[in-house]
Amino acid sequence: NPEENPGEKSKAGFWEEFDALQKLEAKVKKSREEGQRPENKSKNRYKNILPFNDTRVVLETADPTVVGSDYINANYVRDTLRPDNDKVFIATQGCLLTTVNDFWQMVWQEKTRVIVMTTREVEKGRNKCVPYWPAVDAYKEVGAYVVTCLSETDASDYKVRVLEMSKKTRIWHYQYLSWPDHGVPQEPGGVLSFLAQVNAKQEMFPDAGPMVIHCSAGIGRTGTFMVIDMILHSIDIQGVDCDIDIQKCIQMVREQRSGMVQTEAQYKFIYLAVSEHIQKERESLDLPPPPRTMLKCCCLIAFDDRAQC
Ligand code: PTR
Ligand code: PTR
Repeated sequence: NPEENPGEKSKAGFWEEFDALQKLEAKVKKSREEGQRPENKSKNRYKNILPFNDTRVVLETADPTVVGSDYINANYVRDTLRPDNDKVFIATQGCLLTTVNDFWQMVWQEKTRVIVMTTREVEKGRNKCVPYWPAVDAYKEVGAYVVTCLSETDASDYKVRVLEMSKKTRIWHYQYLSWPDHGVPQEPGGVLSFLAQVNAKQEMFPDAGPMVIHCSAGIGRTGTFMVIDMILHSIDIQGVDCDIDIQKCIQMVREQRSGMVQTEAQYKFIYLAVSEHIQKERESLDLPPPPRTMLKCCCLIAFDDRAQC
């Protein structure tokens, strides 16, 4: 009985919801043809993580005589549940040496001004993403472009680099460093304030293209950051009492890039982050704590008892 034992309910609830998502995902049959081409094999960091064709980013500088030259392992992702939300993201894998030039071509053609990197370059001795940017005051030739690093600043959980492409366009690179290897952060405060910083920068450029978010495979942490951001954005538009369906949001995002939000722990972390944001918003508006029924499922039950979350 969930009323008698909310902790148990929350555990089963998270597991059941995530398991239902995994089963739904297994049924999605969409083409990944471009990523599967032999010509593109060396451009995929993980052979089991390939982009859907219909939402993939197509490189505009492709050479029509070179098969696969318009390919990068990246997808556009938007909140299709909310037509009033026109924010578009690009989710992509961590660069390989073979994809650095393609990555910068994508940033240029998409008019991206903010890049969010949610991984370290190396974790547990394994390469997660090659450094595709130069050191401070240095430059790097990346295909048709030159990227310069104008500055690098340390914040508590992240680094901010100001990069410049071809002496014209400044790009802000936010690298989150406090995501534990193979885990999730203990508490969501660091991720929430990081997202606030990143969004404040993006909003300074009303004509900017999609924010690019990547980790190593571009699904686990990238999906987690993106879903939290989408839900917080919904709350901003609709107010703190709006209906929120985290499970449905993940399902919608997974229709655009498969595997987004990779583990049950990441799923729970999204609940925790959204709960914390709602609580803070309500406090700032002098509202009482949220009603238990407001978020679908177990989020707020777990929220009453952090140890269970
Ligand atoms: N089979 C995976 C691998 O070794 O590539 C195992 C794995 C899964 C590794 C998740 C890392 C993972 O996530 P993260 O990069 O977030 O630690
Ligand atoms: N082969 C790995 C696996 O299937 O687990 C690929 C993988 C690696 C998937 C890392 C996810 C990973 O995490 P993230 O998307 O956070 O980099």
